[in-house]
Amino acid sequence: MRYRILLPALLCALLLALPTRAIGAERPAAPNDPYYGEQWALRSEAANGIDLLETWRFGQGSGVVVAVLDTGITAHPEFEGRVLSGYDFISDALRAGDGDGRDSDPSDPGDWVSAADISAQTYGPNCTETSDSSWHGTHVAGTILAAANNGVGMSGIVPLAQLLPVRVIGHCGGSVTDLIDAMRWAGGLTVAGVPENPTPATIINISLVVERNCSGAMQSAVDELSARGVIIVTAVGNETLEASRFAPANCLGTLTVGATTLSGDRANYSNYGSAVDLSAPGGAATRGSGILSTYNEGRTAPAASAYALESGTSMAAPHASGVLAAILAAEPNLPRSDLFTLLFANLAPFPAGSSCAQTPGLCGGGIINGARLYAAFAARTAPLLTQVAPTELAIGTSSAVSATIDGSAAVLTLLTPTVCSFDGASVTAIASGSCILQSARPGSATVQPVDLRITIAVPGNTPTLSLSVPTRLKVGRRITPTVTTSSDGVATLTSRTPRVCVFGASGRLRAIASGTCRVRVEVPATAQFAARRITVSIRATR
Ligand SMILES: [Ca+2]
Ligand SMILES: [Ca+2]
Repeated sequence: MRYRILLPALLCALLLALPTRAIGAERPAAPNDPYYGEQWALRSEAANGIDLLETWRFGQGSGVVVAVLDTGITAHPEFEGRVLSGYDFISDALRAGDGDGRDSDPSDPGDWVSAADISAQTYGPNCTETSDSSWHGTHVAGTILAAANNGVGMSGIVPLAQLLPVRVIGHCGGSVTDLIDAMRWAGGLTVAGVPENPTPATIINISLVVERNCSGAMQSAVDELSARGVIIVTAVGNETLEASRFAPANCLGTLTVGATTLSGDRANYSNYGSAVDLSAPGGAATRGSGILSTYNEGRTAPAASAYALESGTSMAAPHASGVLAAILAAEPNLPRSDLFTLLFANLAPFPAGSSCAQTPGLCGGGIINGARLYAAFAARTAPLLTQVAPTELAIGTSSAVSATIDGSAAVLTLLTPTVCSFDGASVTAIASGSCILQSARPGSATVQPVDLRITIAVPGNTPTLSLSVPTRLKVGRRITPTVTTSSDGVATLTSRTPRVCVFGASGRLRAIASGTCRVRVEVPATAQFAARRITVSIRATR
């Protein structure tokens, strides 16, 4: 079975000239990239976009790896410094067009099909349409992670994320076996004959479909990747058919994305039905309503970098991948079940009167929207912590400690075993300092952005401290003062009146003039005892 690339419904390869660098007036929130204004898909819910600026409240994807399984990648200033070592999984050297089968170079040499290729059946009898190179992988990647605020071109959704380019589609399509191996490798699973992926992706974007059932091998790949926390985002296809007919969208556990237009309605090409989880902007093939992203000027082999408008569910899927990448960069340990629960509960409804609104289940649960998701996450990540704990606890004493988060019993973990011990129900103070317990929701490894710690002060015990000296001392006489203390700290003695009395090297006190000799005795704080000092007066006389 051969894969067909998800060609845009009507490829609108409008090449846009690189602009001169924008100067000045950068709004504090919106990026300065000159084509940002044309990226309607990044606008707010009112404009049926994903709301980029609200999505950025999660951050810009720093630290997250997004794999794009596609035609490969071309050099583009918008990706500079953020392209990881991907892989070329195309086994068929002829389709790959780079002279060999699988190799470690995921660059896209072009996937054009010439009239001569068709008459010679270079790519088999089923390859019957001529086309220029699609630069499909480059376009998909740009939507996800093109550089922002670099004064050039467009803005991606997660401009700090890293791209793992994986090549699965060459001239006139690709193979399902290559796609499955590429999925496994991209997410960190082992693939025979291929070196281990040193930078596995958290999100795998697949803007490709093939009309067939989800095979056992493909479902296994999805299951194993899901178990590792990898999110597989797939386009649902552009055939205006039931999405359930197309893999990998019909594999259980993939996040499937249909396409909406500028008006928030289903794009007329988008597949539909119960296999569609949600929609995202995919655009229509008319000027002003397409999806602007990174591209290449070459008609066959790659040439200069460029930008182009395209439309399709291929363009919708990376919008979802980008928003999810922003969230997972902010909360890498978020349980995926929590992520999906929040995602599906916080989609933007389809506009009233649209076909998607009129026929529930046609286009998934709604349009992915960063503003709604951020609001939901912000509400979730401000949990109410109630605690039963003393504010202060004396060394050697115990007290019951418990906490609830949003009404549910919290799991408490002791962070300071040198200061206190914790048996699951009560804390016993061992030494002075801060006794700290971390509280967390049961069963959640989620990083909490708010402080959910319980802090109990453990003061040191107050030591006894006295100094044994006579009340009077003749000038010229020496004595050896005796310190008595319960502290385990080392006492120091100093004269506060050096004109009257001084300590010699031997530690003996000598009166040198008549008057009041004041001696300070100090013990420092220790694990068990607080610091303490006293001052004792001695009358020095001739
Ligand atoms: Ca190759
Ligand atoms: Ca840019």
